[in-house]
Amino acid sequence: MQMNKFRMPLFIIATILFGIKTYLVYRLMFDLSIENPLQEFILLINPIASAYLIFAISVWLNPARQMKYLRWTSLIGSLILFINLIFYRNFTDFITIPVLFQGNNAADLTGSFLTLLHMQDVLLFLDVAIIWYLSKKKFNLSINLPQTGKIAATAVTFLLLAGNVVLAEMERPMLFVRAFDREYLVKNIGVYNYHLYDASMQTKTKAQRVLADGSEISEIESYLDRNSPDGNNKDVPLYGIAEDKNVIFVSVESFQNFLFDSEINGTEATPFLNDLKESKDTIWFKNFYHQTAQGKTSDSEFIIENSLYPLGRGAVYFTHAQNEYHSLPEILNNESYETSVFHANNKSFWNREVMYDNLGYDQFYGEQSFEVTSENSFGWGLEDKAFFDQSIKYLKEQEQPFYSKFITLTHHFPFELPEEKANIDQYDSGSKTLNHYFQTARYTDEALQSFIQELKDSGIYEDSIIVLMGDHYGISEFHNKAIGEFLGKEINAYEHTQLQRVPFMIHIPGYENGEIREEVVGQIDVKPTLLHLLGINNEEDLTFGDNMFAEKGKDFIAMRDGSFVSEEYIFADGTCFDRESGAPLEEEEANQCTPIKEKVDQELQYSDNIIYGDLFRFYDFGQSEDQ
Ligand code: GP9
Ligand code: MN
Repeated sequence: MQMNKFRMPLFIIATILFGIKTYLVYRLMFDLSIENPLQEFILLINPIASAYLIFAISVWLNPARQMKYLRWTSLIGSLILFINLIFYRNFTDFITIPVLFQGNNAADLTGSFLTLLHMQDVLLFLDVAIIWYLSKKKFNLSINLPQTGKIAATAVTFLLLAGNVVLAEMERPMLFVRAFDREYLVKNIGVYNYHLYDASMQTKTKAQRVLADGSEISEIESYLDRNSPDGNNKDVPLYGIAEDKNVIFVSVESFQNFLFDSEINGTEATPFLNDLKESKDTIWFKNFYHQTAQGKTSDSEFIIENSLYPLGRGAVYFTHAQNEYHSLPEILNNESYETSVFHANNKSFWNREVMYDNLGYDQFYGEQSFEVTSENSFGWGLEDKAFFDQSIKYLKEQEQPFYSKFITLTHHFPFELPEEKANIDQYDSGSKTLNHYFQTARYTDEALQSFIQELKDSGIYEDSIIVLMGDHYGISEFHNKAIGEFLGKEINAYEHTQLQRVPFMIHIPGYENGEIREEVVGQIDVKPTLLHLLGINNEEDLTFGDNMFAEKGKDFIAMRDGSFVSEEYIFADGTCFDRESGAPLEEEEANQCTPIKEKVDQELQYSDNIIYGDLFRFYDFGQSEDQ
């Protein structure tokens, strides 16, 4: 038989077939949202890069083994894709190792396997069939390269991978460190490399956990007893003031305190919140700091739920979603609260569905619980007004008392709002982000106002307390110039730290003794404070926070980067400032920051050790932990 002179080696044919097949499956069978041409391009090249990575290894094998290798790797690769597809159809998510081994998931899948199977799934194996056919000896498609050729073929792997990683980082900066969402990872590095990434994360987490033992927890316990004695005290003001009341906790996206009482062209940016913070039924902590790091909203949730610090690297919601925690929802469940979360985003964002389940929430109303249309959504998705409006019916279904956490979405970077929905002008500066920031803040302010009204109309308001908290900053350092102009001062390390103040208001209908409190507090303090207000015993808890109404156990709010705020000082960027005046302190005086800084570092280290070593599995939290 006459063969063509040029024979394309099978590993190249396999790369093209397998790569294009995977791309088509991403596009046609998974529901991945593609927002721009760069994403589309990355989606096309990443499966080619992954396929090449696996198939190019074959050049190091002898011809017979080469063919065998290509047959089996293409089959295994296709099976991986197929299993992910089945999993995706059930969970709208990609497999992670811990999720795969979570008994109920596997059971869920086997139970519904047949219904999840579609006729066209056979096409997933079409390329495998072709590769098997072409691997027959008669086609002679193996390749025998000299040593340098083998090395060159392998080098291309690294080029392709590096190209993919660079593009992915361009498209989604810090993708690998922050991880965000599995869909982003798959879109950017492909399902196969995603599994490698997931496996390496898993190995690291497992190793740190295995090496930990229970001995350190008693050291941490005695540190906390000395520094954050959080046992409730009935003599402390407001103990049990909200006993048996519902708690409606609203995490307000990207809201910073500088928005309060600010005006654009003579119009108040946030009139409703301006009034609420000074209402006779509100206790407003004006020096409340967020303490989040790379996990942004999820970090703020983590801090509130556990009174532990987030991690310096990555989002703990992703990296340690399987740990044992002694969380706020778990404690409340044991006190017969119904606990739930409302957030109209993809359930897998920040790994929420996995983490929420572990933390013990009874219900998670994610995107699928809401009616999202093109009229009521833009930017990140469902607009806050529709979100709150549609939540009321679910809230009414909760058994009382309930604890419900709402996470808003509209006031999120890049803070874009359709013009007809804006009731305030844009700001005018060199930063588009800051210019838009006031419009979405105003929108969310209005959404909160109608939410409170709806709570009143539905009769829920009177039996509830409403806690409003900002999750983290919205305007990053990148916009220091514009924000400096807006505030009329230069943003140095001191001002930057002060800009990390976010709202924290406790609104108690009928309270009448509202006040504005000045003490330095932070997200870490929320859990013990809420338990205090609810009159729930937390004697056995291990938390790094303090009850905001009690004499403080320690005098600082630690930021994840090691900076801190105390009543007297602010330490940031290696400089010790006077908190009141903002003046940097000179040598002698600056030494005052040193002992506090040592404690801050120690405390962050202890918190990290708890998380990395999963140390709570060695601690007995007493009768309240009977889940
Ligand atoms: C996503 C929302 C925003 O669901 O919570 O997250 P962020 O980017 O602010 O961390
Ligand atoms: Mn957020």
